[in-house]
Amino acid sequence: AMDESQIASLLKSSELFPTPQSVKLSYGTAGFRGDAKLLDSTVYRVGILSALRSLKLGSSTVGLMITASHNKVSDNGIKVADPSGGMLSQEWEPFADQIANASSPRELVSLIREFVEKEEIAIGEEKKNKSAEVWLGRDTRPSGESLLRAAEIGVSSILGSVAIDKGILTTPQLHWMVRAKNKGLKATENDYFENLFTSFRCLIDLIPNSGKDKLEVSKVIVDGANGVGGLKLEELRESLNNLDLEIRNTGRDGGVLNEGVGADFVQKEKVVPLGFGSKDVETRCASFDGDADRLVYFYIPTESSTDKVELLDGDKILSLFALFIKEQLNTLDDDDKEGTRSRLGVVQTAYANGASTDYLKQLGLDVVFAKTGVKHLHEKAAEFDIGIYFEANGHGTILFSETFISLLVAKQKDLTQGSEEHKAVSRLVAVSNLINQAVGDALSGLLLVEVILQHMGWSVQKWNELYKDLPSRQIKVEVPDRAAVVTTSEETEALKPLGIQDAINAEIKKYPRGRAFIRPSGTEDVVRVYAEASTQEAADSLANSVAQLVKSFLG
Ligand code: G16
Repeated sequence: AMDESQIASLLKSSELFPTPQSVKLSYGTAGFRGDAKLLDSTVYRVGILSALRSLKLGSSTVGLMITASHNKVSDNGIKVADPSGGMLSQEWEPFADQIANASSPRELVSLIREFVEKEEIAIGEEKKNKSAEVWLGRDTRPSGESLLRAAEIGVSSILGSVAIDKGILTTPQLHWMVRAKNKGLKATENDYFENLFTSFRCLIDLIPNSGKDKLEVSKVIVDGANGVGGLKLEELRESLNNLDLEIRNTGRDGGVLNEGVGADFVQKEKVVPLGFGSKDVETRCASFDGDADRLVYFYIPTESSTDKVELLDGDKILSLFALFIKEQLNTLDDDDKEGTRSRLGVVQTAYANGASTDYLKQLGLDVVFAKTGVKHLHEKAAEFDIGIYFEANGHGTILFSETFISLLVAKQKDLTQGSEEHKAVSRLVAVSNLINQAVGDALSGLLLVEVILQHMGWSVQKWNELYKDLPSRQIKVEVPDRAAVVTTSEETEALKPLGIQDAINAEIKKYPRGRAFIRPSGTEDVVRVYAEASTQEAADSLANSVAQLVKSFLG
């Protein structure tokens, strides 16, 4: 329970942050998001929540990230990293919604009081010398600094709690640091960088080519979305050999965050981002999003007279990773006398291109589907020995179970140095270190793609040929109330408004290989429409008709 001094502290600080009128807030796909000017009270309250989360979990460190990722620059947002480094446990989301929407300090305090009792969280006098610890990070948005102060006040209003400002970071850096800290490992930003380049170098050294020195490393150009990712990649580049890297859209040259640049723009529009053009024809290019938790690749084809790009999205990155890991596992399985055959699985969402799913199944992989939002994919990927998850938008990573890692490390000790099996095991161990185990990470994803391409001796064009995407189209539709759309758990069918799914089905029937669905966005105030068909014209037309249906049912 909370004592008088704790209650007084909460009442006093919450007076500083009145809730804006008539905004209904929801924790959504990836935390709270919206116009930065309306977020002070929300961020302050999530500060309180994160301190309580830390106390609930034995004073483990919790992370708080101030970012609105792919959203426009005037938006901002906040999300919580659990002590594992993953997303806040979904069990706490209803409490987050409740306190964010509490209309007065009294209501807020009474909600907190009830929750603290229900969850049996010891605070104030009772907790003796144990206190909460929250690490805060923010992206480069101009509103970030003052929102971070609001979060700090929220954290400190739970008596004895400590808020530590880690400054400007990518979202995945903060998740990684929180995870490392709670595992008792070195957890500074420098440790993050060191981990990346050590495991990257290890994978480079394992490339099967005796004449490695002669191996020509072609250039990759990275679009930093005018956000934090390009800046951090510049820092990392200092320590990277074996990578010819050019970074554009770092935000230093006056470009606006996510505007005509970045992974969300390139993936949704399939056009060249600002700062790229005919001089880059056929060159391997990559785009990060605003907080560098998403990665897509693209190139400008020779014959292109328009600004269209060939996109290599999250599905294609997933396929490349799956292929590489499977190759290593096959090498091991040949040698598998003790029956340690592993289970490799992949997780996608309804947005996955149908051709990618076919390809992954052909590889003999277990393909599982989850709802949009990394929190959902992550959960399912964690059920495998090695689980690879990716959203088509470029958000994803590879998870290795603790048991499987121990097994690999033991095998690495047993096997003869220099044998093919030893190399395969060492590659898997290095991948597990390189790739962010907490959350999707554009920096580590980029390094893994680059080293795999070198390993295979592939160009971006060759990689693109793994399979051919079915033409697809995505549209955002603004409606008065996006919550009027309710979908099934896999988001492939709309249950509400009544009748809309039948109407969508009737449209789909008109197109060979047609597929389409609608869902309310959890990060923007729109309904999203996705359509796929055998030609681009058909996909566009299907998407447009479905968008019309959304307007007429909800408009
Ligand atoms: C966030 C989530 C992603 C999700 C995306 C779009 O990305 O982390 O999992 O795919 O939003 O979600 P929705 O369609 O619900 O708007 P980010 O990069 O913005 O954090």
